[in-house]
Amino acid sequence: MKMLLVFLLVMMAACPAIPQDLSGKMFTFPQQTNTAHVKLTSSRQSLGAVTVCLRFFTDLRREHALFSLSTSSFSNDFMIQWDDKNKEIEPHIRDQKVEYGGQDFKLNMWHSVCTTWDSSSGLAQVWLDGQPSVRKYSSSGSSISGSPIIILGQEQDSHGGGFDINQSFVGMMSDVHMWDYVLSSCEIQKYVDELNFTPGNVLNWKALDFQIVDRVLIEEKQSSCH
Ligand SMILES: *[C@@H]1O[C@H](CO)[C@@H](O)[C@H](O)[C@H]1NC(C)=O
Ligand SMILES: [Ca+2]
Repeated sequence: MKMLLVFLLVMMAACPAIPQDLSGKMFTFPQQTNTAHVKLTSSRQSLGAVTVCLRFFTDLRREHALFSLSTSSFSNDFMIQWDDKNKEIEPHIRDQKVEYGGQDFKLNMWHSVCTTWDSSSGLAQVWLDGQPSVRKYSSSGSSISGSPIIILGQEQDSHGGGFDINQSFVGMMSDVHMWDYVLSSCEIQKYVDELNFTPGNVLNWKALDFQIVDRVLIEEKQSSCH
């Protein structure tokens, strides 16, 4: 009996979740906690270039993480946060912080943010609501590699943990995609305008493999009536 239980637990751990099509839906993070998050799963082990795009809606007036990817080498291997004090979007890539100032955005409405990085040039760029930032150097010469843990709603200070309630995300998030290359400005424009674009080949909102921990809800994305 005990052996059977162990066997079942091992089977459950080994079986990947069935990816879900979240088109027209959003994750709602309804309260400030240091636990609630969504863990996204990708089988990719190595990334020499990255684009992450997502939409968010919040009324937070403090620092918060929008996307947190850690590896066993770097807790901020690809992390995007909003620094409210300095009004900056700050990608952290391979633990190197890049600051993009003058990026203030209105609270209580949807925004899109796309972040690109390429390990050969080391250049990163942020597109907030389709507006490109300066292209800045962050880190070059090595790929993001080794068992990534990708989390929405919390910021990882260690591989898979070290959450801080004061960096948690409260609000809604949708259309999360990740690619293993730098999207062209035209592809980014298509994403921003919600036209047909090539879905992420690392994370795809239309076939998302994820696990919800604590209070995060999947809801219909509210849009205005026509
Ligand atoms: C979070 O911020 C509040 C208000 O600034 C502070 O009182 C509290 O100690 C902080 N909590 C942690 C875990 O840092
Ligand atoms: Ca932190």
